[in-house]
Amino acid sequence: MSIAEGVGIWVIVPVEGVSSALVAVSASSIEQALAASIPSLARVPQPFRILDVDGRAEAGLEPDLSADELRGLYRWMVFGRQLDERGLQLQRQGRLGVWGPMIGQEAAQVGLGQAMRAGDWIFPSYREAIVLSMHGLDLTDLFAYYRGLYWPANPRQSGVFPIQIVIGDQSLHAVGAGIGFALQKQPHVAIGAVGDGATSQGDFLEALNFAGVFNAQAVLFVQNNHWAISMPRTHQTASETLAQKGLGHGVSGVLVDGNDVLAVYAVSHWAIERARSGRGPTLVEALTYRIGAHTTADDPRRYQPPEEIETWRRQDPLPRLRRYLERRGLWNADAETEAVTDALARIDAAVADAESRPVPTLEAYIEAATRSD
Ligand SMILES: Cc1ncc(C[n+]2csc(CCOP(=O)(O)OP(=O)(O)O)c2C)c(N)n1
Ligand SMILES: [Mg+2]
Repeated sequence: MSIAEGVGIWVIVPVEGVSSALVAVSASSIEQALAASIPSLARVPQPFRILDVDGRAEAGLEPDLSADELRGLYRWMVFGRQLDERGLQLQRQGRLGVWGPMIGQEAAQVGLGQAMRAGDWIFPSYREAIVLSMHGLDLTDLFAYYRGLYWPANPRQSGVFPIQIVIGDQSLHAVGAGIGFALQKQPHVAIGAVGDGATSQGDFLEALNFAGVFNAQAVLFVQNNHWAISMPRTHQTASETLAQKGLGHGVSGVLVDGNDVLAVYAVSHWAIERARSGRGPTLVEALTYRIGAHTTADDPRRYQPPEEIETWRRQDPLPRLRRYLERRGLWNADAETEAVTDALARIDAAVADAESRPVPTLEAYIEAATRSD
């Protein structure tokens, strides 16, 4: 291929008798020569899935959960949907400062929550209230926080660390805790829960690096809801999946259907127990979708295509699990009514408690911020 044709690339190579020379190498021959030296993914991963959208399970893949545990998963998802609706109403009534909807993301959170054990720690974003409630966060504390009071929970006791607003930061906190668990040989795991947008942050990438180097007992769990405010996932990163971002850091990555609670549970359980036994950290990408607004301060009609929302509404994680349970004779209309009533009673009691809490004094804020327990 001649240089004049303009399809060659220039490389500087040593030539006998001359220190270096410019030589044209054709694009195809250099690619052939480099083939064995360019790292690449063997294949694009397919999301791991157990339940299809009609709630039919893939034979042989159902996790080992009792009938009560399976019903419990669904009850938590119903709780999440009710919590979300109430959160929105309360914000619109001026009783909460802000609310970040979680509608559509219930399975991702409930699957993770079911896999966590007492003594594990979670470092969350603002869109994680369901898994935090499952792990023991007092709902009154949650509502108090959204009413603008300081974060009063005791993280060491509950295992739930403060909601992180600085995008991606909590990945470092989780990996730091996971390194601590490993060094102290404690049988606990730290979870860093983030969104898709957070995976572009330096903090997240540094956390992956530290996790790999120090074999942290940690799991970085990404709820890929396809949007970071108005930035779509397709513009967020040129990486084909977020799960593969672990590879370059020696961290295993798994892609899972985030609207399939059984699959999320199975993957989270595998990743958490793997980390607990010192076999390595994992990056989990749960594919889901943000059906609602980013927060109550956002107007998604300005950027989010309605057809896209509709496509994902048809993959709603709640009916998917409900159909599975009904088919197995584990759920019916009475159970549904009871689950909704129970969730609302718990939520409303916590709201009343939070509303009766006095606004803290300046001293109380400082005391809470500097407390070392
Ligand atoms: C370091 C930093 N940069 C920017 C922001 C503003 N911000 C708040 S939420 C958000 C989008 C985050 O998207 P993603 O990580 O996908 O989480 P999601 O909100 O979708 O759950 C941004 C950019 C911030 N809070 N922190
Ligand atoms: Mg997002």
